[in-house]
Amino acid sequence: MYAGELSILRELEKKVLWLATWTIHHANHVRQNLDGVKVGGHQASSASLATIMTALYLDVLRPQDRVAVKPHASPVFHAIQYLLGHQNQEKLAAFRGYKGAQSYPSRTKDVDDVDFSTGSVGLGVAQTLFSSLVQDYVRAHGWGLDQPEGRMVALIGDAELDEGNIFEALLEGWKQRLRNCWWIIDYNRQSLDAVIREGLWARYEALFRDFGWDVVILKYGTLLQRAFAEPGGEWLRQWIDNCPNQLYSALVFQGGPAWRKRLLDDIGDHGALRQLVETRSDDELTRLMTNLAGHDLSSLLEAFAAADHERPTCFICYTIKGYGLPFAGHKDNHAGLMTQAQMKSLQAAMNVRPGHEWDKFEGLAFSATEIERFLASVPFAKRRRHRHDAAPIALPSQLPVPIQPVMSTQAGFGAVLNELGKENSTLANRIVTTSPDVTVSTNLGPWVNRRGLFAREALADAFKKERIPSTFAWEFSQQGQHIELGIAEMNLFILLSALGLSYAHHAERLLPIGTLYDPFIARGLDALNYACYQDARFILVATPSGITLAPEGGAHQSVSTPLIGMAQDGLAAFEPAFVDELAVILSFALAYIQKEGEAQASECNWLRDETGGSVYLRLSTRPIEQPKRVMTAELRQCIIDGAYWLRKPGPNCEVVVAFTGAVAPEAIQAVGLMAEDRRDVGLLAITSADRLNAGWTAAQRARERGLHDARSHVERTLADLPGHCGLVTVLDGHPATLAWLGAVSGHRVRSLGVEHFGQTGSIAELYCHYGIDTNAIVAAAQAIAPGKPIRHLRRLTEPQLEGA
Ligand SMILES: Cc1ncc(C[n+]2csc(CCOP(=O)(O)OP(=O)(O)O)c2C)c(N)n1
Ligand SMILES: [Mg+2]
Repeated sequence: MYAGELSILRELEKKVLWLATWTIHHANHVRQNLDGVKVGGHQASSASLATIMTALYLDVLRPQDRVAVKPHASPVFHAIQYLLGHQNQEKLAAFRGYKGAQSYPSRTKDVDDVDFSTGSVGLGVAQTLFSSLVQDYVRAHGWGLDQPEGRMVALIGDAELDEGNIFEALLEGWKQRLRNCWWIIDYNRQSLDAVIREGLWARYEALFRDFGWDVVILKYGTLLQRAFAEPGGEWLRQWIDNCPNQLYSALVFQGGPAWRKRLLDDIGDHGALRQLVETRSDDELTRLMTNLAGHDLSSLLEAFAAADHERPTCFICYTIKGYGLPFAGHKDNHAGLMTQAQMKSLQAAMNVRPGHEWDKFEGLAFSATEIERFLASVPFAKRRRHRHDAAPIALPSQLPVPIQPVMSTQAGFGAVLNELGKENSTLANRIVTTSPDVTVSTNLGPWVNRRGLFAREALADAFKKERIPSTFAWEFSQQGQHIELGIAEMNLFILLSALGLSYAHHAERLLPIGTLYDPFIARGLDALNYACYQDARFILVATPSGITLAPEGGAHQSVSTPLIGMAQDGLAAFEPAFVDELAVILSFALAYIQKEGEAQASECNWLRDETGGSVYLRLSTRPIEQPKRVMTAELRQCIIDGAYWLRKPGPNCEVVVAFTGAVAPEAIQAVGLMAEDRRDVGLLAITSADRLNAGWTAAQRARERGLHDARSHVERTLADLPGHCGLVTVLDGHPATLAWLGAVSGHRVRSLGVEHFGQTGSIAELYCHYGIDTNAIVAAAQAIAPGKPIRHLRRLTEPQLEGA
């Protein structure tokens, strides 16, 4: 960079700091529509990264690079985008307001081309690592080779490194031979609450090197480096190196006179050193002592330019939280907000006239033309909004599945993928599977045998080579279509997030399918939420599930996941009972994850059928008898909408049993047993409590807004039931999942399910123990639909069962 350009960049660095600080001030002091809600200022946190982000966005980054920005640096990001013409004043002025620029960069809600949403610290960081891996995957499969390789960059708060998921990702990155990834640590030595521990940089350095990263420590700016060359300078370097973080921060806050006093006290009568301090004014001394490399453009530019290789690189950049602002260094500054008076003096120092706060060129030492010319030459400015429309992948009308007379949904899933694996179709080629060390136990084995594992370097299966019989071939190559992860479930969800954004980040559509045990969704729940928040598209297959996994062990039982499936935004949840249902749902899911996410969901379509989303399938290892039936178009639609009559109730129906998933045999048996004593009993198979409920809510809202004819699937399904009919709902999961069904048309309801867990045993023992067996269903029906006693009801208690 020429000296002239560097001077312009320095001016822009100030402008970025001003705009970011003003944006926050405006939201809090000028617009002031925060409803009295306590909101942190975050001016300090944002200022900490102003120089680094100026260097990156206005010089270093290339259009193909992707960045995860520390959540509280959002105003800096928006300010830079504003300077580049990708953000507007209206959005900035509405920062944190309704439809304004978002408090934390948001891929889906911001207009200025956020690559990765951030907010829950640690997740965006790890996502950059997995995005690099996905880029390698895409290119290794021969796609997107006409585009240059991008670098995935994370801007990380130093306290953010406390998040364990970052280290889980690091280990995975090492295994997968990560490249093209930069992590830039904003080492301001402050977290939200306080000043962080001494010497963390050394831990980080050792750690990153251990995982195969280059580490670049950027500590001193050019002013300090020059001062170190002066007589006594070496002493100054040692003094800074030995200065505890707390003291350094306090002196930064106190400013020139405090630096002078402290240094002179410590120097004693060392002449050359006294001169080094005494020849500088208070302001000069402050500038010198706070001249850390993270606030020194030339140091930063030099270091970034030197990293011209593909090795993963961690930059530890020393910075000051609140740099350039009055509360710089103060340990309480995280939520700090400058006062009106402080803001006025900053405005004066920045030469910004009142009323010109948003002007891009106000108060700069260069003309608007010069600045505009510079901004137009910025490589990153050439980037067009990166929402590539990777063409959707064509799907067959039905998925092939060989159905055995008795089969579990998990086995059905394995069979569908195995069949797909045989084909050389675009669909099969675009599927990418992944699993955190449960590939075999979630039934992905046959698919992996056919399609192989992905690795940048080929690795043969030694067992196969040695001709040792084994059910599974474990061969890695660039063409492999399964990414095997270590056990960490957070990594699964973040990888799914990266794979599911390939259409946007790498302009190539992938169809990601991830498998794990259902209870361990909880382990990665925040990462799952994060993936959905940024509209990543994937299919999650969770199996085994519930207490039905019986002998697998009490610790592995999942109770709350059906409710997670209902409540998680952006995720359509299904729990099929039968394999033909599963095939229909998988076929739907492959289309659903490819739908255009940015279209507005219409009022009567809360199901997001137009906009799409991700899909969660809760499957079981319990083999059950499969119905022999023709899959009609009508049945297919009902399965997708969430429910169908397995036994249609008659006009005088007294009881309906509504069930979900693996308890199908009990529900079917119960209905058979009570048929003699209750009239016209109905049996409702619920494939998706989530979609059924969402449709109902949507229809009610649509009617309230004037769409009088809006009817949801569940309303139509229950419409003909007489009012006196009772509903017994049952599933292997929390009973609240289906308890709302009674409210649809005002029927009495008794909801059976699992509220406690942990006992191991056979399915029969556990169903009896937790009250979801046939007898419990019949007992519930008798209680809710009074009439003559149901003769097949056995008043069983647990000891009786054991004795039986
Ligand atoms: C998962 C999660 N936990 C807690 C928070 C609340 N939080 C926001 S920023 C922060 C600490 C910030 O420290 P650091 O990463 O060093 O950034 P700095 O403020 O120094 O810029 C915390 C605890 C969060 N955003 N996400
Ligand atoms: Mg910090």
